[in-house]
Amino acid sequence: MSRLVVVSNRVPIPDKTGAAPAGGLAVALEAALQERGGLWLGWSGQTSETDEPGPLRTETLGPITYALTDLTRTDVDEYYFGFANRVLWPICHYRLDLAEYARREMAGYFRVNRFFAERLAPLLQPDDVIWIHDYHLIPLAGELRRMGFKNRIGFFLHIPWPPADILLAMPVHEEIMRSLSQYDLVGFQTDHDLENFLGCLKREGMGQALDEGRIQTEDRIFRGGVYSIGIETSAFAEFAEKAAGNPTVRRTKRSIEDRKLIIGVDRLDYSKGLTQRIDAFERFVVGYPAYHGKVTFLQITPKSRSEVPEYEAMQRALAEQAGRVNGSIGAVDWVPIRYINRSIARPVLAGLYRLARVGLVTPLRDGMNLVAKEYIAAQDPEDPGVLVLSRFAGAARSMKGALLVNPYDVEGIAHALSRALAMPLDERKDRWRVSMDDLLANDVTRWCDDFLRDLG
Ligand code: GDG
Repeated sequence: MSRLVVVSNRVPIPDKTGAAPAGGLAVALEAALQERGGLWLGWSGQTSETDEPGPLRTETLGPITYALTDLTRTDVDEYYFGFANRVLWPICHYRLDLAEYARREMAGYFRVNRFFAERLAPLLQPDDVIWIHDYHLIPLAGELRRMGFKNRIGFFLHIPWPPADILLAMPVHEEIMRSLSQYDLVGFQTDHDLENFLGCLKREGMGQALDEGRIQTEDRIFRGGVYSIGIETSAFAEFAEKAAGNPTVRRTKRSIEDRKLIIGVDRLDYSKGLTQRIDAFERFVVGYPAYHGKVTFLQITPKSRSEVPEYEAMQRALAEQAGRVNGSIGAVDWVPIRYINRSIARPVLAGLYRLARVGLVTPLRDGMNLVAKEYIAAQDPEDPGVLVLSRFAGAARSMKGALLVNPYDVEGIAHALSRALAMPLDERKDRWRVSMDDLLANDVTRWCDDFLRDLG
């Protein structure tokens, strides 16, 4: 079996304290790397003090070598905070209005990808299979090809791919699409994303779909496929059952008394529909007064990308909104929204999912959304809660037991909340079973195996 080389923007080196298990993606990729032996390269998250990024640092743990590089301040500003997060992220989430193009940042994005290729090149062996992850690194295969590498190279896009009318507004869209054609296999989260990608190629006269997932472009034939990412379903279910005994979870349970808990968990990001969600919760309490004082909405929202101005502004706006809603609908003995603006430990998170009667997941656009899947896996099979899920999350394509909502329709979400909270036990169990069976059959190991099988 060929060695596996994974490249992603950040590298989750296993936590030696063993305190918090890493997320599903890290676990699945690590398992594949363990099996085949492997290398995982990416940015250390550190910014070098000088104009030089410094040497590559490697650390070998068993059969896996982790290779980390620092980046310069300019690199981070242009590649990461610049083009990746102020152009590609909003464009791929259908937010033309938030995309800010700067030629310098676009050039920086391609330059840093070349730099990653240069760091990787001396470590590569001829039969290595290379798997590159996400929008930060789209040009990487093209750079490696230019350097003469003929290895199998696959790419997985964790976020959505937009329709042509949106993508074409991005000045370097042709270069980005051409970069993707340098891979042997390009994986998307849903059939929708793959269709959009093919639509973009067609619209620009750059390529067309052949049979069996093959795609013909000017100079190459490569494959496109759908590989919906999952979680470690069984492990997470067990983890959540144990987490019910966690002291913080038990304290939270006591503190909500006999109220029903609605939970939301999202990185602070405009794609997650948080403003509309808080509006919808307010509308629900006002529109269904029987629930006044009877529900608690816990929204856990760790900060992310605070150096991007839109994120910083949103952080302030959301805190203000949650405070305003609490002030207007709360009572002296009832705080309707508990808004937490930092990351909480994974065992606590799992226990809180299990405690919640409703998982409220309403992104405006999301590649997959693992929170929706974790919420289902964490439920008590004898008394499961209900998932209220945005139809615009990739997860909506497979979670057939969820109550699907339009995340822009605050009254629709309010109504779904009332339905979820009033749902009889039998219907809750039936709906949960349908989603859970899908999660068991399509877990993260399957995702990883399917992709690597097709790439191989
Ligand atoms: C991208 C795509 C796609 C969140 N808060 C805490 C915490 N989390 C964990 C969740 C979950 C993960 O972070 C978030 O994953 P999502 O899938 O929901 O969203 P993105 O971060 O936007 O991920 C997405 C994903 O990539 C994978 O392909 O599904 O569409 O946007 O695992 O549990 N974990 C802890 N504390 C928190 O406060 N410990």
